[in-house]
Amino acid sequence: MSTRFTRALLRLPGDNFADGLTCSSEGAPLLTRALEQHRRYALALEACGLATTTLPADPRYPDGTFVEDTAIVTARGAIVTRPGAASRAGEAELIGATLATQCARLLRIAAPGTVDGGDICETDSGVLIGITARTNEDGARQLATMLAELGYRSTPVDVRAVAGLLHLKTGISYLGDGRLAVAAGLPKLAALAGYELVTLAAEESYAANCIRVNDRVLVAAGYPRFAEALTRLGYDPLPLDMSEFRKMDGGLSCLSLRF
Ligand code: CIR
Repeated sequence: MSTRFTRALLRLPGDNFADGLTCSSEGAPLLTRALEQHRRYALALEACGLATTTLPADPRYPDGTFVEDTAIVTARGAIVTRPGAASRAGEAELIGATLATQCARLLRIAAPGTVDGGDICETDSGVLIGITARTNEDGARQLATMLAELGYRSTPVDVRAVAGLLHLKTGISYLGDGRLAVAAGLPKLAALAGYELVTLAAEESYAANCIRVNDRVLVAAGYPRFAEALTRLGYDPLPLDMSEFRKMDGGLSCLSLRF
């Protein structure tokens, strides 16, 4: 994969983490366990060679630890999003202030557009922009224009009809080497033609949200068939317990901005 990451931004889950948005019926997350899982996640990124910055929780935003949704950070500039959930709208301004000190160029999605970073999947041949309940068509169009300005090609992928898919990356992840990990229930999508698809077993769908970070693939622990498939393909999976974030509909990618 061409992108080698050197830095990551994270935000700690706060005392009111359990008050965030969720459709899960797995019960309330335990903060102490979430903090430990978050710590191990940061250590895993560091083991992949990234310098991590962990921002403090902001009590106004219980979902703030899912920092990926607030920006798209590329080697040529960053785009501050406009999250699609009303309770998360202010998170973008918060991350904008931090990114302004780290990125050469900062662009911003404007109303009525909404974009969640979880809908944005960067690959070696372009950027897939998921259109979902969180990322609307206007937001996707604005983002495509901004990415073009930065020199990136992008393709919209409308997944609004796919049940149970919060974000595009809930169901697909780029593994590098022209390969996508894909959840079993995802319909055949024209935008994915041209990629080699590694389809997960139905009972392991949650693990479709994984992240290629330099020489490793961070995967949710507890999904052995997918981990074995990755190993067979020559990847080096690094399993991480995600139980408390899963309870809040979060996956591995949402917990950091990598650049
Ligand atoms: C939300 O519903 O916005 C959060 N509870 C979970 C966000 C997960 N983000 C992501 O997958 N990129």
